[in-house]
Amino acid sequence: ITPIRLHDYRRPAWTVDTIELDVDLGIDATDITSRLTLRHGGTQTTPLRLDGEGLELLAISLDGHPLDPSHYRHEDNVLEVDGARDGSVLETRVRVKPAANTTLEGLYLSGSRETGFLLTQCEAEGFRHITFFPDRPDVLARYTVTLLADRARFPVLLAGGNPDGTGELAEGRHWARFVDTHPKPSYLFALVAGRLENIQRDYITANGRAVKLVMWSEANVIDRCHYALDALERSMRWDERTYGRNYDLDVFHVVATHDFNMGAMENKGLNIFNAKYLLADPDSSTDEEYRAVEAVVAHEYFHNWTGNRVTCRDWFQLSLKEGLTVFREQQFSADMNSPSLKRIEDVSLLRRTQFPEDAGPLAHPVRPSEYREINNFYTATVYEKGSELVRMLAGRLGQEGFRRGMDVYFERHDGSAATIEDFLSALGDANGIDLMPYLAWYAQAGTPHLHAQGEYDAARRQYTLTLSQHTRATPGQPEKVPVPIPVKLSLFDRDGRVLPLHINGHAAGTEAVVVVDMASQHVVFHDVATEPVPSLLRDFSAPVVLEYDYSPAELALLLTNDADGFNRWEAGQQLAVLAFDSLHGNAETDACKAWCDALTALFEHHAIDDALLADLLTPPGEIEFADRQSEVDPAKIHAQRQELQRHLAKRIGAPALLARYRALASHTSQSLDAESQARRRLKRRVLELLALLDADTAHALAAQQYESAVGMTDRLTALGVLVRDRAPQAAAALADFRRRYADNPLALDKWFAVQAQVPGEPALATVKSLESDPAFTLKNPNRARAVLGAFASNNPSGFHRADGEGYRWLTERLAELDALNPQIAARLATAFNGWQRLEPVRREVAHAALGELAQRQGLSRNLGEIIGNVLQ
Ligand code: B3K
Ligand code: ZN
Repeated sequence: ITPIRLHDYRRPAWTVDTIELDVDLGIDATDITSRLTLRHGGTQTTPLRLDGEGLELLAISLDGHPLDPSHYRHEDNVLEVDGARDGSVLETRVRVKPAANTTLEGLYLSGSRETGFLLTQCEAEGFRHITFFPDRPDVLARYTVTLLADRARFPVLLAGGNPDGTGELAEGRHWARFVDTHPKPSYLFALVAGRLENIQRDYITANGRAVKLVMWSEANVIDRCHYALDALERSMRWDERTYGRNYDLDVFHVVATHDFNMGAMENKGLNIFNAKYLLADPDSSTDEEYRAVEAVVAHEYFHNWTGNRVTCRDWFQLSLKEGLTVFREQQFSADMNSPSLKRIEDVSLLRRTQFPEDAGPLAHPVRPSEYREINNFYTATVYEKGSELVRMLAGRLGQEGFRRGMDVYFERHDGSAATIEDFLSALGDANGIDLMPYLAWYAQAGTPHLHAQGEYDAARRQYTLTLSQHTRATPGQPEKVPVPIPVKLSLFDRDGRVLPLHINGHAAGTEAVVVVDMASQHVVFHDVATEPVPSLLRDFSAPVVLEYDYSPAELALLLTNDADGFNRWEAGQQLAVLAFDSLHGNAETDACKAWCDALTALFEHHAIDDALLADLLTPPGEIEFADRQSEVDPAKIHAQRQELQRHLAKRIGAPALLARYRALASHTSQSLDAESQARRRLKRRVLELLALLDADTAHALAAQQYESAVGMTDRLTALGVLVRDRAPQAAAALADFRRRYADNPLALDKWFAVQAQVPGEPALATVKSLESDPAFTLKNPNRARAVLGAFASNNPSGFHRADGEGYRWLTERLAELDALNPQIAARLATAFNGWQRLEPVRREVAHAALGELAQRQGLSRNLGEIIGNVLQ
């Protein structure tokens, strides 16, 4: 398959003004009649070509006349029609088979034939599985959708847009019509039909529109939608306040399904959610999951402006909506919760998912230049790195400047399809600044390494910081150019006091931003009384790897004194890395001692927030350690990281850990307020540390915590400790959990995942036994992820067995899954990213397993592209 290239973009020859869809719904067969009013763009006559895949064509007519087969051709997923003119109306009738559709793209069935419901997923190219259409985001049309169905089987009929009438038909059938007043691309089309319940609320927008907010789900879980409805209202108010953006239809529907390929989908007026990101209740959701629900609800809502009102010209521009919307969601979550905790969480995610992607064979720019299967490009790079790029731009412009820029962006591009250049121009023009140098960030793959070196001249009281950048070659991009890197910084004296800054003769307060946009440059600070300790890249001001040769004492100083919550955590992470690298055998090194001493002091002084303390007490994860090595042995990394934590636990001491655990456990409130959440977070960390020191005591406490837990956070923490340690109490807790949540698929997913993550050799046998559980199925993406994803992507020491059995098991499952759901198979296959950097024994067996998979006949385009790229 030849790749699609950004370079080859051409404006569409034909567009569509209006589309009328009549959808006659049935589980086995659904018939779709479509009437397109066509607009011909250029002066040259180009034949009309429409996308369509897996459609059975039942009828076709042009301007009211049925078409003779000699006047159209339907092959290779394209329908070519002769004789169309500007203003022509093309009518087609097609049949699709929802119940037979296991890809969860296009129109499909969620749940069982008897009780399930029908729904659609069109992004990126699913609309072509529903009807013939120029299925590309730069074709914006006005949609009128009429749904027709049996009333008893499909009492609820929903589509995007405003309701525009309902009625009865013969034989117990009924219809409902929806009109969307806003032109939209086909990927934002959606419908839902079936037996669903709802909760709703009236909402008045800041500019006075009365809107009905309605959350839909199957009856048994409707009580768990209230938190999401509250979160939706908070998001709407926030967007009004922060960006002056109001909602623009009379209804806003949100539907939950258990069968969904990703987190959620921002279809205009009819968001569809993976139940995992919509349902929440204390008995089955953890604190993290509550925050995730809030964030995803906000994310999809924010898309209404960044994505829907202003959409993408082509899929290469995906980050235009995704990076920007992730950024808006991060701002919102920071406002609703704690900004520094949110930043820590986001940077950890970036390092765990995006940095490895950017460092391996799957590396691609935030705006890729080519793809074979666009669904493979909904990546951490496009989303998370994309958000970091917007954050840099926002930082460059300041709060007011960024708002001014966003206003111009919306004003210029509302109702149309835009590009990354359009975005940079709007932000830049609104502020009289040329932001085009940032385009290099969008075009270039790979994480820049920023090298910093300080030199202090005591006689002249001068401190010179030399900053240089380097980005390693990535596939297809051997040469790299410098990018603008904003470095937010402060200087500290050796007592941990922040110093006033004098740069180029100007007093700059105590924090400044230096933009490094050349390969190497100097910054000179004047009037510096003593040799300072620099706090660099504060708040993670750019998505780079910082290299500065800190001593353990300097990092300990920042960890103890930096007022910036994020950089304080960051200093601890760097110190943990030094400690990790220095560990050999049981001897405590300087770095390890510095790390343990500083954290113990913070632990004992009760001076910082419990949640931040919990994060400080957590060293970087195994994946982050692996990302820094050239010959990765995941088993060794696991053991060494455990060892590092054991040193910390020892230094704090079992009595102190136990006392703190008891103090924290004496609060039993299940409230979601920040303080209660923070307590639970710290309690978990303390229990985990204690388990490294005095397993018997920790397991007894965990078993007790499991028994008495009133909420999922405490219950799952306890279960996790028992299962990971393979404690004697684990079996009983697992059996109880399995029984307790037999009818709750989301909670059951956690039961699968926690076991698939048991470290080391036993993991594979565990995973195999999970497969024979009657509740296991590859057909449900959440369940497949809970086993395959948890094992292959979140359990390095379990998956990367030296005998290669983990790899062989996964490739077998991927082949099986690929036949059902190529998108999920391709996503899970990214677990092989980084195999080239494994130590030789594992590298060889991984290569063999991948090679075998690549040889198989009939791999999907999705999986084929990932395996091909990973192998290169
Ligand atoms: N835009 C969707 C993702 C669609 C993925 C298509 N394979 C969800 C989101 O980012 O909000
Ligand atoms: Zn999104």
